[in-house]
Amino acid sequence: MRLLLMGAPGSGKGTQGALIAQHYRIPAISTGDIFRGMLATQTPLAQQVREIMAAGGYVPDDITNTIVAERLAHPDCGNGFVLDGYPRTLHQVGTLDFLLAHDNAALDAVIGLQVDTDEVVARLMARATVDGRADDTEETIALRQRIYREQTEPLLDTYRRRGLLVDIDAQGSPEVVFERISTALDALAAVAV
Ligand code: B4P
Repeated sequence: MRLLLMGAPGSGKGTQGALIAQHYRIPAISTGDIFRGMLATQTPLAQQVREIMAAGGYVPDDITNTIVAERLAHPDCGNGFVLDGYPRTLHQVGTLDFLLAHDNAALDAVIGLQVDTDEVVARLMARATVDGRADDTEETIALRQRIYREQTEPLLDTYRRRGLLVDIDAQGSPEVVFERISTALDALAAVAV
């Protein structure tokens, strides 16, 4: 199963990605996690990514696309994957289309996590007190929400037009949200058989 997880910052992509990966036995690939992993190194690229993420911006498409292409070529993606937080721009959509076509593969579904802005801001402020992430300050959270609305939210319509979008109410406990996702995915799989 090849899945995308889309939604505003704080909508629970990372949380649900982990649950989907465990349930469907596919790797969860989070570009945010990959970038955070890079921050431990002291390369010029890591420094560039650190500054962009701390400011709440998007890492440039060429860097992001290269990293995703390398990750998707890994053998553990042979049976599918759930991509969390990618694509976030139209250019990234084009690259993912190219990568999938090259492998003669297609997406099964795009899960759109729907949460009120007040709720996602509250979640990120709560995470700030627990994890202390550099991009979870009030000012940066507001900027990330704005960039999401301007650059990423319109992509949901792209996938809706392709008949791939599955809208999920992402308010409620992580378990309740996952139950909604798995019910929707299992229904899709049943239709496909
Ligand atoms: P991400 O790592 O994707 O971070 P996010 O959008 O903030 O979080 P997510 O939606 O995964 O929320 P989570 O489950 O953690 O991106 C970070 C940065 O990386 C970006 O700003 C950007 O700079 C860069 N980046 C990543 N991908 C990129 C790309 N493709 N192109 C360019 N740049 C890119 O949940 C948030 C909090 O809510 C957690 O504390 C969680 O415990 C809590 N929570 C989750 N579900 C809940 C629920 N149902 N109820 C209550 N709380 C819940």
